[in-house]
Amino acid sequence: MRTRQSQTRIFGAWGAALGLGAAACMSAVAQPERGEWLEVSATFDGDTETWSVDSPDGYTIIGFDGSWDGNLDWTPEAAFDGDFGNFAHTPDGSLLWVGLDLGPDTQKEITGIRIAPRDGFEERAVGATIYGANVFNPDLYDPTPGSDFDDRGDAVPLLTIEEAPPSGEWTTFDIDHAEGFRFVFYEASPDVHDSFHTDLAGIEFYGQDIVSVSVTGPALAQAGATVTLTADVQNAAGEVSYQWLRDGEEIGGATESTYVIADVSQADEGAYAVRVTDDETEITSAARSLSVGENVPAAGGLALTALTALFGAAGVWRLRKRRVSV
Ligand SMILES: [Ca+2]
Repeated sequence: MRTRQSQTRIFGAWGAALGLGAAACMSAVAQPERGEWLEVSATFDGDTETWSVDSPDGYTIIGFDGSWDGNLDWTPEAAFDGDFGNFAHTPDGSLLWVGLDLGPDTQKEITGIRIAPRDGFEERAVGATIYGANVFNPDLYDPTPGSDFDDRGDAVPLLTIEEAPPSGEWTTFDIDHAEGFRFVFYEASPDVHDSFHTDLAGIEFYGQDIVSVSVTGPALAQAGATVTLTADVQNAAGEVSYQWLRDGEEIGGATESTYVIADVSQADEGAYAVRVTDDETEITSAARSLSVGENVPAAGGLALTALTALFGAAGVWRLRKRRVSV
């Protein structure tokens, strides 16, 4: 469990400073009920005045440019350094936003956050919103009112902080939004920005994998050949079962991870999909069409290869439903 290790490391360090054991500290710190820490740890080197960022899964920090009064340790990385005494603080007039880019091939369902405001300026967190996005440009984005690029793309608000959380400790917020995101970020309220500078001492994001299934196999087959369709399932939990569908109807007895059609004929043409059930959810792949011809080029022919690549890439992402706790 990555989350547990991470907590041991961070709170173990603090606990040692306080003369406490790591286990005692862990039990006192709540974290979101679901998901794991999307781990990013930033460290400031005072000698070189540079940040180093460590993320086991390759996540990167995104956020505002620069810092208040040019302080090199008050950039967005300061919200990820595990130090509540240091805070990310925007340049004069800028609206704070900080978050993570999980990478072009990664989406997570965001399950919660923990935040800590700056000591003495707790109200600056009021009205802040957590967003998840997939089509979003963190390099250009600047939510400051009047900026040249305040387009959040397809960002969806996941949570708004209603009351000022205490400083010097984590406050945990659960998020229940069944959708996968590449980008997740915290954005201060423009209402607060009207009256104050905006800053943030600490933030952690939590998330979990989404389930996906796709079908691979030829899109075009020679009559009489044997066609094999394969279900490609990612991030399933526990035991997986399969039901193949043709034109939306269940195919009797087709309950393996592959579906084999021997001596294929034009009567087998149709749109094939697979419905997958794991311990937590049921998802159905995108349907893909199978055509059958009498004079299909041999496998490896340009048209066949292109079609296979095209349809082989067709997939579907669905969200993991949560098991209900009782
Ligand atoms: Ca900090």
